[in-house]
Amino acid sequence: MSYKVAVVGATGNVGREMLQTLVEREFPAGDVVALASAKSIGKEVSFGDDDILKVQDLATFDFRGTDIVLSSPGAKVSAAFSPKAAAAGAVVIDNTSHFRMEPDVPLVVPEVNPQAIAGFHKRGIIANPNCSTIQMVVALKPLHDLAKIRRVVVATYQSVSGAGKDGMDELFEQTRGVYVNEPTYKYQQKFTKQIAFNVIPHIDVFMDDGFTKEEWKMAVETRKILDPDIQVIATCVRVPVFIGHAEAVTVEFEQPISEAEARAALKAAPGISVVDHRANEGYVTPAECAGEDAVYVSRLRKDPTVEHGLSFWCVADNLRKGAALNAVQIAEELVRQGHLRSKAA
Ligand code: 2RA
Repeated sequence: MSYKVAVVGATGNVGREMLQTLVEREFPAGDVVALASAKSIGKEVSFGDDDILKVQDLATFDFRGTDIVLSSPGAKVSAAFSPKAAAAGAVVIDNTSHFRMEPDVPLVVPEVNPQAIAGFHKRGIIANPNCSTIQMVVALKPLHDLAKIRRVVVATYQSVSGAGKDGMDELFEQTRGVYVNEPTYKYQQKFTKQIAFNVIPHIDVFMDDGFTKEEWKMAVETRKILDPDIQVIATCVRVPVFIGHAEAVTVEFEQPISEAEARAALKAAPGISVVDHRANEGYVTPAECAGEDAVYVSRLRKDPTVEHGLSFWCVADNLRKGAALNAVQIAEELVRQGHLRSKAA
């Protein structure tokens, strides 16, 4: 059986990665359509090494006959088009923040809560979590199963690709500008401060309580995906890295958990690669995780400041596991669980 798949936001960082991931994982797509806003109509995007897709207009596309929509435009665009696509009979896997916290929309990381997928029937929409949440909950899940997590303290080091192609261009231009003695403010649009040779403790908008929305997302999404009782406090920081988010995660548990038990559980868990040698090259950094599927866990150690605690470092490609790969894995899970009947069959 094969499926008709539409990729919305096909010219963006995540849209392109979604197309690539569909090919790499040999998703049974009989027909793939690339959609974007009017300004991109007629542009070409690669679909694997051999195929090129011409971008079609999202505004006029008829979603009838489409089985799956992988959607990664802006949140406002998704708010308008995802319900239309769902009403036309497609299952929408939406990468924006718009639907994530709606109670009748499942928020899914296949390694963590695949059973939640069944809830898509209510709205026809499944939300893909925020990139920084995805990699953290993949690593937390086996630990939570072992000793029940009470509280998580996390600091993120998020790459500029999380802010789209414009964010990557801004880092490139500012870095070049520094070397040729041009003022960096000439290229400052996406980020609130200079990003080249700097770090910025501000991702997404500020909220009334002093947290940023990115920090809020990490807390509420973790609770929705993993356990509503887990307390999460996050500090989210943009760093001058092109691809790959890193996180320093400290976890307090309800029950005893040894470092050895945690390490064994992480090693056995799906989607995780433990690289932790306590030597100069014995941990993973964003530069090594770009283009990879796994969530890498390194620097696992006991937190001696609480009764039952651990700290670790975790790194993942934010465009892949943090976005496109997770979305395609949800589509695979829909097929595996028997929720999809190809309209073409
Ligand atoms: C970022 N979390 O890194 C966003 C992308 N989803 O800015």
